[in-house]
Amino acid sequence: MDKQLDKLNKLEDKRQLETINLIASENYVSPAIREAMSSRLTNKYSEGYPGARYYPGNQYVDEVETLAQKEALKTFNLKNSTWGVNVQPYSGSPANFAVYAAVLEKNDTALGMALSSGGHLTHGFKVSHSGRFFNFFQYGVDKNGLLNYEEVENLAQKYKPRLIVCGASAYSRIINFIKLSKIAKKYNTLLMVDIAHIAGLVATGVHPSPFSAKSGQALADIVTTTTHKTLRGPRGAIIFGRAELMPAINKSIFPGHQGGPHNHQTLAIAQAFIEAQTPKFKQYTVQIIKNTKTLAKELQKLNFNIVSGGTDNHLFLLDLTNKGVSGGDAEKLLEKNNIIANRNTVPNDPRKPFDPSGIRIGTPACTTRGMKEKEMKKIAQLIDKALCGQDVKNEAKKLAMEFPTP
Ligand code: DSN
Repeated sequence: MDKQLDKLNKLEDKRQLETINLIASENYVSPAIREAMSSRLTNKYSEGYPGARYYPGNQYVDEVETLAQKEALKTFNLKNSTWGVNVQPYSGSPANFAVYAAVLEKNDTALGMALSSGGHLTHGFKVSHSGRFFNFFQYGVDKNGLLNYEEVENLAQKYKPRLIVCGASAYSRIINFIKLSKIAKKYNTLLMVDIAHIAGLVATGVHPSPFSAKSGQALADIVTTTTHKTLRGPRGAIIFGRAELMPAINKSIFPGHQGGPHNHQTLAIAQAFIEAQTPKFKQYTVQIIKNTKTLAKELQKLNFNIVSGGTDNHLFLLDLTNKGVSGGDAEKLLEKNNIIANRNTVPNDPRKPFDPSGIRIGTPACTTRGMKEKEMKKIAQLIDKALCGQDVKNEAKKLAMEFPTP
């Protein structure tokens, strides 16, 4: 590698090693996944799908992609007679847009959770192309910070959407897919669930499934997810759809949106799914929840306000209003002390999104490094001290380095 690039690459390794990472959407992949990402599969063009490519030389690529599909379905206990999966999306945002283009016409009406309430840009926010090309109405959370299912129903009744999108990037509570599915069925609309944040938790059953209820009742029609958050795979995304929707979804990905799939990424995604089916991964996701709950409780003891009063998953939002520090300043103070967490709007935030009132805290990355409840208690103290202006850099660095990155 070029000397300067090699230096930067090593500096990033060092930064990761020395930092306590509380960014809820980040994680560390296994050495096997890093190996897959640097494989020679990156050299290959393979527009099309297994058995129907526009280039020769794809015998092994076909097997890799078929295997990735099989492992994806297995990870979420799905039968391939009911569900199909596309493993080619480059990442989450294009995956979501490809779904909209597959099941909606331009300017069709849809519902999505507002970004300011914990939703995602691609769920119809006005500056995202999802909000530009489709007529999205946005729902949010109620006064207790809980997803406002009543608002979803009211909007569905009023606007008769063709699609209801749910899923979040800053929501700390269990999402009730049964309720959402009932609304979708009542108003005869498709239900798409974006489980990017909680995919790892769904895979092991520590968060209810959007695919079907315990009773066997069918829920979502389409489920999208990135592969690099709680699922702990490489950057990428996949789309699950009910079998009858898959031809349109596949066409929307290729040739609709993308050219050649990133085959090294597909290899790494298959590896991630194989890892996600192990008992070790299940234990990992159970520990994520224990860690998040512990960290939230410890911060509450230190007079921090948590949106919705707590957490059921891998993250929570701190509303820093009572601490007299903005989310932007908190992010900087933490980073100065080798703790990384991103600023975030809180519901009904009086401040602007560029420097909002909150900070989002997640534990998937620390949990991958082996941290447990004891370390969470310590991290709560470090956050408190750092936000009071104390210097805890060396303490944070020492703690991070006791738990090396994989
Ligand atoms: N940027 C991701 C997150 O941080 O949640 C979502 O795309």
